[in-house]
Amino acid sequence: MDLLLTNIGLLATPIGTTARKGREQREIALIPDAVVGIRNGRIGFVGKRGDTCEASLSLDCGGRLVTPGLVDSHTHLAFGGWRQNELALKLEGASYLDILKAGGGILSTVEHTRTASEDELVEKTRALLSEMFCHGVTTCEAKSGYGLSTADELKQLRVIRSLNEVSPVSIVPTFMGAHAVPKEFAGNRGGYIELLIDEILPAVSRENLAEFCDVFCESAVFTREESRRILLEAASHGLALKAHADEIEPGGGAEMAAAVGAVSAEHLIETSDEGIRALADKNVIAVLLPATSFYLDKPYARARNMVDAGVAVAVATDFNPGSCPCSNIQFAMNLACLKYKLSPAEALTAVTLNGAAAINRAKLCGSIEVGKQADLVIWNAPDLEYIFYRCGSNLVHNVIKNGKELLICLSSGTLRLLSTM
Ligand code: IZC
Ligand code: ZN
Repeated sequence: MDLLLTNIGLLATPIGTTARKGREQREIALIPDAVVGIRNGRIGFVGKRGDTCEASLSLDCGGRLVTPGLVDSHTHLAFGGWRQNELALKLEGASYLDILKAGGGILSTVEHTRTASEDELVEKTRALLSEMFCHGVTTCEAKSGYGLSTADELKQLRVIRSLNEVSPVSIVPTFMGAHAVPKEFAGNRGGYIELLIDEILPAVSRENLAEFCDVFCESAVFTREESRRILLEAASHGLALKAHADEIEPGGGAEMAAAVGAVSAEHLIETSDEGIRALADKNVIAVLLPATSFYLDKPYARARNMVDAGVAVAVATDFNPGSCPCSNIQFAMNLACLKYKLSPAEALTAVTLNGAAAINRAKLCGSIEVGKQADLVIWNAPDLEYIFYRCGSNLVHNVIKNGKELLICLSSGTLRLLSTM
């Protein structure tokens, strides 16, 4: 082995290469006094104290908890500007959609993203990714949708591609041109949808810049029928599908996502019982975003009902400059227990294996098993309950990320190269 993690007080991990649903979501492996060996950037060995295993380097985990690297399966992380001016509007009672309808919200981020250069966006987003890494995230998803023109969507997706090459966090790119109707198409939604289908989507597909396509399916943004049409078009270009569904109003978005064969449906705050059944029947992963409910002061998605109905639930941040300017997935983990009433074991699965499955990475990461990427978090915690119970502090001690290089993030926030594979 290249590296041996010794003296792990407790190793906690879901097991498998597919999403865990229903009872399976809480059936995780808990190994006290564990040892993990890493070879060529992959997990090479998982054992108990006393098992013999040769290694060139070893790292004493000091009796701490070790989990898989966290997977943030829903972010809008590459954007220009911020939206702190919306705070005053919110405090005066303006809703998320009021701000969007008045030309703010997503459209103000579109302005800032269009005027920023590719390099500026890379530098800004790189710092955000380092912050996420030091909070335990080793893989994330990132959506476009702040360009809303061919050139600007391609620019945003190229930023994501460049960052994937330099960041310690692996990034899965999602094309979300159907995020809002840009101001030059105000009053002509049909015209924008034609542009999306005839020009932007084919260009994204030609450059192979995205693995997924997402739509903001909401009656005030893209209707269920429009969303369905855009997603089916994306599928014909070979993209896997996702949908922002039932975030603000119940609109049958979950049923639409299930009908088009989406990998995941996201938000689902207002999803009906029929919608939950459709997700369970079609094995659609529910990506739930509790920090957005917190930030918008909205109800929380019915995660407990979803798990009990056999839906695989993932939890992510939704990090974006408007409805959730919080990139700390540990906050979403606290809310997953406190507000969704998931158990720590269910919530761990939600931010690891189920998150990985929601972005088609469950064969590579999301659990600590021989053959998977060596993506691990060493926590300043003695057991699993502790990281869901403590709140407001970064509880990460170290993060380890595979790749050509074995990178380690120290709790001080600095990155160190441990060894080169
Ligand atoms: O920038 O407001 N919900 N899209 C759908 C967002 C939130 C991101 C934003
Ligand atoms: Zn979102």
